This record gives sequence, C-alpha cells and structure tokens, in this order.
Amino acid sequence: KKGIKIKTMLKRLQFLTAGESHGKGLVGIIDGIPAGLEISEEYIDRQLRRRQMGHGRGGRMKIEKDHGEIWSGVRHGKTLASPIGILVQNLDWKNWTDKMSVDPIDKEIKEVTLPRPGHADLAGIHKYGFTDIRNVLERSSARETTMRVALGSVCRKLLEEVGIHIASRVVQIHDVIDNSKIEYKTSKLNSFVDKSPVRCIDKNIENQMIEVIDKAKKSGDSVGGIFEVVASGIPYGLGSYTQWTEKLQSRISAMMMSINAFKGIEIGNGFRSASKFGSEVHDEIGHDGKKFTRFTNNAGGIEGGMSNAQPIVLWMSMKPISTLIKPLRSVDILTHEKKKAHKERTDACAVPAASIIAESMLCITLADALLEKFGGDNVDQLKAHMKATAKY
Ligand code: EPS
Repeated sequence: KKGIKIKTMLKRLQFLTAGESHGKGLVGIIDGIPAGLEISEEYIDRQLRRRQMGHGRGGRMKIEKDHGEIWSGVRHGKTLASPIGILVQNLDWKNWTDKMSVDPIDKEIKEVTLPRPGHADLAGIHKYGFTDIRNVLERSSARETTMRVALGSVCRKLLEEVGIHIASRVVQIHDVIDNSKIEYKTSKLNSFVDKSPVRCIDKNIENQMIEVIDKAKKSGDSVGGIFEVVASGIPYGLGSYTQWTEKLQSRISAMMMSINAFKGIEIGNGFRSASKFGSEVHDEIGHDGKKFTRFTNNAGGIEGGMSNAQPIVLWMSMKPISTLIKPLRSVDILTHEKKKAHKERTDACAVPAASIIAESMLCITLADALLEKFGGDNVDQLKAHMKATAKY
C-alpha cells in the first residue's frame, strides 16, 4: 500500500510550507525530527530576524516582525518526534482582507494584468488558467521563504547538538566584490558578518556595496549577487556514490535551486576549476598521525557524491529581483496592449536575506543526510550512533 509521499530529495525528513504573501500567514510542517531536541520560539525567531535584515530591503520588512509560533510537536521545550507545526502570521494581512479574502466578496477587486519579466507571472497564468496575476504572484513571492527559515532553524538546532555549524557571507553585490578569505571559525562567522548590513567581511567593500544598492534603488532598479555558505563539523560519508539520487551534491543543489531567484550553485571551486589543471584542483591527502588531512579544500567538502569530512563550501548566485519600480516593457494579458509591467512594493536588493535562506535549506539537507546515515529516534541515540561510528 502506497503511503503519502512528498516528492522531494529528502530521505528521512519531510517538510511542506503553505501561505500567500498577503494572506493570513505562513504555515509549515516538518516531520522526522527525532525526540528530545531542545527548541524554542525564541531560537526560531532569532533566525527569522536574520532573514528580515539587510540593506536594500523594502517597506514590507518594516511592517513584519516575523514570529514563529510552534503549534505542535514540542512539549516542555523538547521535540516529541511528532510533526512540528509552525505558524507565522502576516502582520500586513489586515491591509489585504478584501483583496485576499478567502470567501467570495461583493466588491470589485482590481486584477493584476501586466506580467513582470523575470517573475512567475506570465508562465503562471498560462499554467493555471488565471486572468488575475495576483493568483500567481502571491505564492511565488519570496515571502514563502520565511517558513523555510523557521523550519530550517529546527534542523540547525539538531546539527548544532552534534557540532555541525552553518554560516554564510556575501561575496558580491552587483559588480562590487569582497575578495576577503574567511578567517573565522564557521561557528563564529555569522556573529561577525551579521553586524554588516550587507553581510560581507571587508568594511570598505561594505560601503561600496551599500552605494551600489542605493544607486539601484534611486533609479527604481534592483541588484543581485553572490554569497558563500559553509558547513563545518561534517563527518565522512553523508550521501553516496552508489546512485544518482543519493549523491550529496545533487541533494544539496535540488534544495538550493528551489529558492526564489537563485540562478546558480557552485560546489567548492565550481566553475572556477574549469580553467585549471587537475594537479592544481585536487586536494592532496596527508596524515597527522591521528587522521587524514587535506592541504586544500577546492572540492568544497564533497568527493564522489559524499562528504569527505572537510567543510562543505557552496557559492550561489541570485539574480536581481524582478519586481521593478522602474518597470520593463510588458503586454496586458487581457487586452494585449503594450504597457509597462506591474509595480509592487519591492526590495532593491535581497542578497543578504537570501544567504540566510540558503543556510536554512542547507540545514534541512544536512540534517536529513545525517539522520539517514546515523539514524536514532531521539537525539541521544543519534549522538550515541555518531560517537560509535562517525569518522572525521
Ligand atoms: C518578501 C515579502 C514581499 C517582498 C519580497 C519578499 O512583500 P511585499 O510583496 O508585500 O513587499 O518584499 O518579494 C518580492 C520582492 C518578490 O518579487 O516576490 C519577504 O518576506 O521576503
């Protein structure tokens, strides 16, 4: 008998999000988290706050104060192994009760008919047969990623329990590049980088990044960028080379590329290895008397579809947000009149926020791969299994 199976790359965890950008709120469930994990709304909210930050965010973030309310799966501060349900209310909902009413209403509601190039609008109305683009844009909005961060924070807590830390930093916004090397431990990186409004390391570059965002904003435009996500404390053997569905890099990429506006992912040196010789790329092996060591980590912690006990390093690129205050050419979907695209309140830059979303998706992917390899119905069992068999 077939059970209900959510179609994802995940093996042990399942999660779903629901919610429209201007609906009542966001709903999420994550199932498969072992019992006995300490978690609080305060812990979740700390991550939600990180997603709301960043220079270049628009008016919506001034309205929202995202709060993850735990509805199920936790008792007296610890997980029960049952599905964890989380709710985040949209504070903006009170301004949208007519436009986003669940029940039919008598009032005339103006339909959105001018698709934005780059957004889900045009393909979405064709796919679902809508005449109002709002039916598409409400769910395709990056507001949905709030819930991914909320659910991802439960996985982050689980990873922290076993010494795995995930952090990120912005490398590039538009044409401004921060060439700094990361000199912080992964567990300390976020507390440093989070102090920067663009989440970069170099203070001079920070000013230039702010300038380029301000310039874009002033002209009604938007900018994208690149950021790096790192995970440390990873044992050997998450993922496998035995089948395409098992490879860790496929699982990570599928999860990452599901984030709104993400256009590219590099594992380790990625595209930057293409112009190098093999002898310059591959990470030579040493031994310090206790364990194997590597002289470099160009592979970004993954070889043959498995973690190799080096930090996992990912670079990701985000395109500029497609909702523009200075809109591009478009065509009315009903009249076929040539007009400018629909304007909504928007962000000039959401790259710093996107780096938090990517961290969260990596948390879910790695927690899943960890539970797949080491199992355990409660956190103590997971720890005991890891103590007995994990190799670093
Ligand atoms: C977002 C909320 C949205 C946008 C943004 C991301 O809120 P609103 O549409 O009310 O301003 O700020 O999404 C987009 C720009 C987009 O094109 O989807 C959030 O919570 O991150």
